[in-house]
Amino acid sequence: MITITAFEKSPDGGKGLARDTRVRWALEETRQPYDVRLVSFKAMKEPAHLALNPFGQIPTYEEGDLALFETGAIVLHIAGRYAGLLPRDANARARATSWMFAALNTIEPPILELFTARVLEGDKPWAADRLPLVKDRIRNRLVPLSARLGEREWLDGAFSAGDLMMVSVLLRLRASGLLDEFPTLAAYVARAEARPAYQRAFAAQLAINAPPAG
Ligand code: GTB
Repeated sequence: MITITAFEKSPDGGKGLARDTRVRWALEETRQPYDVRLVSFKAMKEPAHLALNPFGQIPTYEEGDLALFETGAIVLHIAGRYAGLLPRDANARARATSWMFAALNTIEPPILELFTARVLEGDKPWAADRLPLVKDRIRNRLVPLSARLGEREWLDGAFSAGDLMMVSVLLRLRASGLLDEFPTLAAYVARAEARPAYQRAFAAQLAINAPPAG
């Protein structure tokens, strides 16, 4: 049985932006049942969790005697072991992996900077000057991404772990309005969100983070 960890209570209140959603989504796409162990911020920094993730973060992944951390590695493992997220053709698999890394190493860094600039450093005297610079750095990445996607449904053939990761990263932009500047990408994200596997993953995290009243 697979067990992942997630926030006991996500700071996003159920928007699905914490990284366990990416792992849940991968498990749903590959139809793998899984358990979730919820951890508090305090428990994340205690030895039991640090043994799974030395940085004291979620998500982690346990399957038999295998324990993994880092969402990219976890999703790649799931995609490699179970059918549904990577093509059979070796070259196409490698290209899908390129898109995973592009999402995490090329697109996500400036998006994380935006979070830092707005939330963590929003009260600094230079915050207002910095924000437009960070937004432009994001646009500089979205322009070529949008051009490459063009009329395609997914980045390279069938939906893959590359799309899962790219969409997960782009979702963090929605609140900023930047995604709406790129209708091609906004439609791509909406297509992915409509996938039943994403819907199940989103609902599962929502049930924990924003349970229905009463
Ligand atoms: N590189 C690691 C990975 O990809 O697995 C990064 C993991 C990570 O950042 N985990 C975060 C965490 O455990 C949760 S997802 N943070 C607690 C800590 O470091 O003490 C990041 C996240 C947090 C909150 C929101 N949000 O509220 O919208 C979104 C994303």
